[in-house]
Amino acid sequence: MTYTPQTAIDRLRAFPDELEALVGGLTDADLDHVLPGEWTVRQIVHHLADSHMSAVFRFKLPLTEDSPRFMTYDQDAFADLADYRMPIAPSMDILRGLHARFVALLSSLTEEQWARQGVHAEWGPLPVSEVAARYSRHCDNHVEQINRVLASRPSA
Ligand code: NI
Repeated sequence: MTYTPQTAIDRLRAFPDELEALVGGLTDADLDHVLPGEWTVRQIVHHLADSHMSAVFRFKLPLTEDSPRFMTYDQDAFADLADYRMPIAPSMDILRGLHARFVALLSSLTEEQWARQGVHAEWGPLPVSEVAARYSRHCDNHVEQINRVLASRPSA
């Protein structure tokens, strides 16, 4: 999927409700179901919250500084930390709050602001428009991953 600024805003707006519909009714057994080579659904939800917290800085630093460097982190190592074993509700709340903020922020941007850039260690210079497109695809990719993990349950 190719995202424009407007379709990215729409994607980011819809995501918390979509995720809630997908995982809101799951049992602990569903959330902790292991498909080898994938994170559990519980880990994916906590990962989404951490990843989208870092998105705040990938949107805002380029809007307020010239060519800032984007922070990176070891997401698999994060996924082994104790808070990834928590109930998912706190991360669902984080995502709902973050995405409301994204929509308000991104809806306000001028063409010049969409073009402002930050620098990612692996991907090089990225305009804010591409950051929004990447987080929109991030939503898509993890929805697909959650569906894949859930489909592999013995009862599914
Ligand atoms: Ni991810």
